Amino acid sequence: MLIVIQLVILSFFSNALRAESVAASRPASLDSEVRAIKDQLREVSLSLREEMYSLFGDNRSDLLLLQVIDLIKEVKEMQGQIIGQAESIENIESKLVESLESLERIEDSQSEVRSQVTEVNGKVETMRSEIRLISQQKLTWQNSTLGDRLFSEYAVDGVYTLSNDWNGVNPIQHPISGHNQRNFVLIIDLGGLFKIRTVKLWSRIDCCQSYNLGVFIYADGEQIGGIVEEKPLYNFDVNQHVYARKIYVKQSLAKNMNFREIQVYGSGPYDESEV
Ligand SMILES: [Ca+2]
Repeated sequence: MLIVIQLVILSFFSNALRAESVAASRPASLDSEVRAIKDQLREVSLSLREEMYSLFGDNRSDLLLLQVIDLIKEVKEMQGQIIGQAESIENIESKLVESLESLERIEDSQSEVRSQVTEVNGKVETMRSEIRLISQQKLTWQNSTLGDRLFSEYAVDGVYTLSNDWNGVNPIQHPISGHNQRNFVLIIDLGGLFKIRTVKLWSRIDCCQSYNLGVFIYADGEQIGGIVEEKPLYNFDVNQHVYARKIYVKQSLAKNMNFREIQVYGSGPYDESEV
């Protein structure tokens, strides 16, 4: 009987060593619970061994010895469960490592997207900062139109040749004639909030440049120029920070005004929060 018990004990410790070998392959950070349970098992096995020695020394009955063997079997089963739990923990660890690697790949992708967005923003900012023609083919309005054909649209159609054929290929903008009327207004809607740099007004060249004397130009509520002499072209530079959505060309006197073309140069568009 003593030989049988020794074989059982040897088997128990052999399995315990195998369990320790499996545990050795895991990262130490996640073994603390398994290690604690193994320590408890060692204490239990030592206690059982001392109890068996005590039984042999006292020459107790075989019934008690069988009970001890049953207890050792229970401990071995617990040991098997612990090994299974250790393997489950290893699987969880493996999945965690895979998840972390996936997260790292996602973070790398996000970093790349952020870099591309920053690059695009830089290009957009460069494009917005370019001073360019921002009035051509934009929406216009004037409070009257001569002959129902000299529309305000001709002031931003991009045609301002030196031809005097104002009835043909180079029509001008013209309100209804009437030197006793006031408040002739032409409005150019820029379609967004722009920083205004320069406004160019091209007078007609066949006659009547004096019609434009008394005209004031506004960028929204900001006056940026006035016409006080007869010229084929007026350039009004805006050297301060003037942002506007509309350009107003207003005759302040009781007389006509007419232009081949009106050009607004600026940068943008901008959001209200940026200005
Ligand atoms: Ca024109």
